[in-house]
Amino acid sequence: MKALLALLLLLAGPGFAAPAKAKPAKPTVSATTTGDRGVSASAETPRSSAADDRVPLDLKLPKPAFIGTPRNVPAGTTVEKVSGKLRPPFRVPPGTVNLAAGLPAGAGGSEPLVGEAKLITDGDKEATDGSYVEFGRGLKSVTIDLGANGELAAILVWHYHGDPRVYHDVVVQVADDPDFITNVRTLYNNDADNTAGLGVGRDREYFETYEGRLIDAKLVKARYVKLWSNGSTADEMNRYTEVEVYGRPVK
Ligand SMILES: [Ca+2]
Ligand SMILES: [Ca+2]
Repeated sequence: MKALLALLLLLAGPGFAAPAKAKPAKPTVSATTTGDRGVSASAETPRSSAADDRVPLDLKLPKPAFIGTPRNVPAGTTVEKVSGKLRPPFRVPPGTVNLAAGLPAGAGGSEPLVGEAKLITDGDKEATDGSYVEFGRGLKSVTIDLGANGELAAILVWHYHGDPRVYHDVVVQVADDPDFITNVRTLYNNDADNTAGLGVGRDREYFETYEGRLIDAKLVKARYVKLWSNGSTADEMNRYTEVEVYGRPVK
């Protein structure tokens, strides 16, 4: 019976949750939930910044919503080819957690057309209706206040992975103030023609998938995280399914 179950799980492939352990219906960030920010995926490991002490970032990915790779590569973009392989593990300092879990995220007064802004950090990353917030046309941004400075290792963003779309002018910045005036640093920018006016971006456009986009934050210290986008190959709207900000609190 056990062997049969193992075979079934194997056939079901990645994304299939084993029924043996009772799990919450909604996927949650690894070892981090609202009000539980001190818990670490590797709490037993001593705190250190040395590169060789780093541990693989333990991510809880949502179910893939489409099979295969996208065919329609948009013309005139820098979009990456889809490798079809899983992203290699990303290594982070021990004690790295999702500092953004459950925190309020705002869109600078721009009201959502669909959903609510709190969906950005609620831990639900599935490609289903009701799991994303949609803001209106054109260039939009959302800001997350981490509440305190963090040493940031990676930012993960899922705009919407229900179909293999490409979001435009994806820019991710951090700063020391909510207005993004002080100590603004750009971690990612694929706006090659500077439509957003934030500078010419050198990063690539990419297809949304269930893996989300992992942006190396290179252990930058910051409190505020801002993500820009300017519609997608699907339409002019701007969706966010989830944003995770992995880091450690700065003492
Ligand atoms: Ca969500
Ligand atoms: Ca552009």
